[in-house]
Amino acid sequence: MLPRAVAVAAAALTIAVTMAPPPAQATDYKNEYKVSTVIPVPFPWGIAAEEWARLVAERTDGRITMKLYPGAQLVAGEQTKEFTALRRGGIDMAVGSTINWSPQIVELNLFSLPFLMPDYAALDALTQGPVGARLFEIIRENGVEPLGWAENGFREVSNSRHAIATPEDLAGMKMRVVGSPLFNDTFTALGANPAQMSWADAKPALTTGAVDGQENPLTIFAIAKMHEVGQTHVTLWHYMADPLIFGVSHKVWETFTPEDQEILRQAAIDAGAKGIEVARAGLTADDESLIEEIEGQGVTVTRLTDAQRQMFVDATQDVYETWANKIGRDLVTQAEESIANR
Ligand code: X2X
Repeated sequence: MLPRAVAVAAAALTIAVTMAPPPAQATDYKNEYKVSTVIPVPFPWGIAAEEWARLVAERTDGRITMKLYPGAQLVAGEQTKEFTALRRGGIDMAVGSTINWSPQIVELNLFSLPFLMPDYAALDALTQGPVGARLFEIIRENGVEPLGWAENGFREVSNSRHAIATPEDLAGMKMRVVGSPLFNDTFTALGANPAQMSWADAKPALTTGAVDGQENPLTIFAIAKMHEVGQTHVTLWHYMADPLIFGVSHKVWETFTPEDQEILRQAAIDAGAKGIEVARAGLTADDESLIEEIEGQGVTVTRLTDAQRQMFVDATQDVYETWANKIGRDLVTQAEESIANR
């Protein structure tokens, strides 16, 4: 006979187990979860996504298998439709740029406000502070579980014609821009002639000369060998940076056990740290080796004086104000304060 206290506890446990809703079973999992990215390894973006998949496979003993689908191929290359597909469950998971998700989540245009973030500390003050937390809430309210941040990087402008040191140098230049309307407004305000196109169409357009220039982080400039398609002038204007967000569709998120959800989240945080490290390598004050490598390829790299930079700030002031209203004044003010106190 069991002692009475033990018998009572055992009975209570039986009742609790019987009455609890059936827990998510790892056996219900898909054989493979599709992870969307725009670019693959060896870009920092692809490295972050691969590391996430690797860590999750390792830490779940293979219960969760993630496969990368770069080139935004799950949305036929239309990278600005990635968030919609993710929300609807057509894509299980993604490591997505704030730019590409901003057509659906207007607040993500924050990072594209011209000249809001002067340096990496400013970017970190946003992603790691109350602004980042608020943005994650908004994403969550829209059907996607955000798990962590990685980084595409500060987007520098390049072109095939001449050095850009003032807005006048951009006059009439045909520029490939990404898919948020904010970029059209910024380049129009600077006197350029912007053309929106996907990443898939960008390199052919640069190669044929259909456009004169583009803007992207220098890791992309170097790895995509843009100097080989005539992009011989780069200006380090640091006008904006796009962080990357690890996200899981709520359609699949809810099928994971709490333990596996936690593994997915921690793995995204760890993979994000690695992704940010590689995104910044060679692009910091104490290590400019990537900039030097690009100069070594015959590319003219222009650094702006404070007065030159101010001319770009002034020329885009109206764009900043217009988009601050669309994003939401409170969020923009909170971002400005986080940056001022960084
Ligand atoms: O399309 C681009 O320029 C890229 C690859 O940087 C993004 O997806 C935002």
